Amino acid sequence: MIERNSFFSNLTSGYLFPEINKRRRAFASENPDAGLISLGIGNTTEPLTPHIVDALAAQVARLGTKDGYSGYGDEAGLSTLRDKIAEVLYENRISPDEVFVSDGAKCDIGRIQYLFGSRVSVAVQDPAYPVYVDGSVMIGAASAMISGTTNYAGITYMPCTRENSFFPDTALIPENSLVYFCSPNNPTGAVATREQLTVLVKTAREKGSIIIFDSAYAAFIRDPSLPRSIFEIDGARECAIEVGSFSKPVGFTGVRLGWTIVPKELAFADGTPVIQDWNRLFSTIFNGASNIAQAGGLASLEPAGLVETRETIDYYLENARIIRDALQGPNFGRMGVEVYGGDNAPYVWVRFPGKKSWDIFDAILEKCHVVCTPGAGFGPAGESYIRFSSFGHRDDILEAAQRLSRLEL
Ligand code: PL4
Repeated sequence: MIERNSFFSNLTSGYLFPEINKRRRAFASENPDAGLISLGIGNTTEPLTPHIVDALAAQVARLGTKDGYSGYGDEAGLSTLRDKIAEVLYENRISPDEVFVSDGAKCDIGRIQYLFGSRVSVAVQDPAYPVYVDGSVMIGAASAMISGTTNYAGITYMPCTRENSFFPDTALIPENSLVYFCSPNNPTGAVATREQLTVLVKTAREKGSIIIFDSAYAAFIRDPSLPRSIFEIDGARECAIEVGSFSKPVGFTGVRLGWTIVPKELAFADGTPVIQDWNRLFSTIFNGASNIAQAGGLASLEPAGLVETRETIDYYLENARIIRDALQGPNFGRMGVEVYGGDNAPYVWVRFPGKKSWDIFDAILEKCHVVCTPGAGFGPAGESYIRFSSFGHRDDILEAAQRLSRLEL
C-alpha cells in the first residue's frame, strides 16, 4: 500500500473551523429550539448587491450566446480585471501584469506554500489565521511538534498580545524566512500602522525574508491614516507578496474570487524573479478563476459597485460596534473583560482573564446560544481570548448582543 504523507501526521488536530461547525451542529441537534446564533466563522450573510448581480447575470447570459461564449481564459485572469485591480485598489502602485486573479486568498496561500517548498522557515503572528501554520505543516516546512507545547519546530511564533498592541517583535523574524502577516488582522482585529509596517519591511529586507501580506480585510479600514496594502510602504516591492480577496467586501465567499500581487523586483537567493516561478506554478496547477466571478469582481470595482460595497462593509462594521458595546457592560467590567478590534476590521477580539478559550466558547454556547471562535484555535497567544465575527443579519446581531450583555461566567 502507499505510505501516508508523513507531514499530515504532524498536524495537531482537525482544522479549527470544521471543529466549530461540528460543535455548533451537535448543540443545535440536542437543543433544536435554542435559536442558535453564529458569530463564529467569518462567513458573509448579506445578499449580493444589484450592480454586481446584474454583471454576474449578464455574463451568464453572454455565455449562452455563440458570440459571447468563452472557455478557458488566461490563467492570470481577465486583463480588464487585472487593470482595474491595479488602478482602483492599488492606485497603480503595482502594474497589471503583477496581478494574478484567483479563486480566493486561502487557495493562493496554499499555492504560495508550494512555491517555497518544504525547506523554508516560517514565521507567523500568534494568533493567526490557521491556514498559514497548517498549510506549512502539510508541505513539510514545519516538521514535528516541540514536545510539551502546541508549537511546531520550524515555525517561529511571534506573539501579538495586548502588551505589544498586537504587533509582533520583528526581531523574532528568522533570517531567510517566509513571514505571514495579516492586516487588518484575523483574529485580533488590529490594523498595523504605517510606522509598524515600515519596521516590518525594513526587518524583512535586512534578514532576506519575504512577507506574505494577507490583506483580505483591507476594505474594512475606515481610518485614512492606516495602510491598506504593504505596497504603500517603501521597499516592499523587494520583499513582499500580497494576497487579497473579494470574499468579505463583496460577499464572494461562495462565488470565489481573489488575487495575488507578485512584484517584479522580488527575487530568490539565486536572482530568479519570484514572479517567474509564480507564473509557471499558477499556469500549471490553476486554470483561471471563473469568468462569471470575474465579471462580478470587475463590476464591484466600477463606481456603482464601489458605492454598494462600501454600504455592505458599513453594515458589518455597525454590527461590530453593536457587539463591542454589548461586551462593555458592567458585568463584563466585573469580570475584567477587555475588548479589542472591530473598528477597522470585522472581528472583535475579547480577553477573559484567567479563563480558557474553549471553556468560554462552551459557556457562551450553553448560556447565550451564541457561537464564537475560541482564541486558542488561532495559536498559543490566543488563549483566554475569543473572537466574535460581525458577519450576520442585523436582527441576529441585536439578539446576540442582548443575550451576551446578560452573560455571567
Ligand atoms: C472559514 C485572513 C474566515 N472555510 O475566501 P478567501 O479564500 O478569499 O479568504 C479566506 C481568508 C483569507 N485570509 C484571511 C481570512 O480570515 C480568510 C477567511 N477566514 C474566518 O472565519 O477566519 C473564514 C474561515 C473558511 C476558511 O477556512 O478560510
